Amino acid sequence: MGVQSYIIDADIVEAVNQGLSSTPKHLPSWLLYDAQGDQIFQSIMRMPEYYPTGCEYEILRNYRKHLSHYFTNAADSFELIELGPGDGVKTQLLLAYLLDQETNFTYIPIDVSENVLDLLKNRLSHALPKLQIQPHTGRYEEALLLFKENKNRKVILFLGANIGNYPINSARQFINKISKAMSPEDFLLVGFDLKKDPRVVQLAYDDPNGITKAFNLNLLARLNRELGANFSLDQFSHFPTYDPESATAKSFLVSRRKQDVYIDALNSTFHFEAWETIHTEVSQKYDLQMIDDMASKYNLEVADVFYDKNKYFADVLLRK
Ligand code: AVI
Repeated sequence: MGVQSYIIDADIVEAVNQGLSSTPKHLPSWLLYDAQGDQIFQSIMRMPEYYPTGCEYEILRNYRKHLSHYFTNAADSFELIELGPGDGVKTQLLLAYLLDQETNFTYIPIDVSENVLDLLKNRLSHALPKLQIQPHTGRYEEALLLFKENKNRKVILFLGANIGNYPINSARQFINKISKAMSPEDFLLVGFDLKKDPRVVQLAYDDPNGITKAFNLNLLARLNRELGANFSLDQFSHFPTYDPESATAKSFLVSRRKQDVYIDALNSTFHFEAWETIHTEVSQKYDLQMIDDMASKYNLEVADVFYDKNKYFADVLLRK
């Protein structure tokens, strides 16, 4: 055996071992986002087929004034907490507007990736020199517990359809946790990708240029890089599905033949039958009834709903 040339992350080892030992096989979608995955996702957000980014940009551009009225209702300052800010391009529209209005707020982006937060801080500090920014590295749940203890007024952003990447029951639990961390004057703005023509959804996850395919396959490339696995990427295909009844988009990697894959860090071999699947991602779509039900179940009320012109997407403002 050669000299091990990778750093083993215990969370990844556990998730991969558990997911590939299950029937049917699955891998968690957070594994899609290493440095390469982050870059491919940037390309996805620029694809014409991937409508959510443009829709939410349009919403924040058109309604930033309305939103800032809600946020600055009281004369005091507030903390603008963003869960999973990504490159912050959409949020920047809102931040710039709030600064133009001389609003007193601190922007607190939260992410598990210090790399994402460093890039974001550098970019925003140049673009918006007056911005007070305090990035926080960590898991959302832990960060929310910290914020629960501090008494400042909070506006929490969870944009970009990220909630869709939780299976619906986990999404409900997560909203419940956020709700518990909120006080009566706080707001929560959540981006929901909405039900629409199934063909539009299907194409967003199956673009003709294969960018989403590269995003999904990068997960296996990552396991090769980080766990010393020997997946042959051309022996797996990207297969996205959309079920309009449950409004759930799912992505799979499908083994094109009977094969064994060895993962050095696990010292294990995993067997794949021909056409066996690995489920890698859920992207749940919503309608207003589903959103209303979820909000009311966890002591939140819908204060306002902002749509793009096609009603493909909604940023929903919730409060206690
Ligand atoms: C980050 N998330 C909201 C994207 C989505 O639409 O589920 C990730 C993605 N996967 C494939 N394309 C985009």
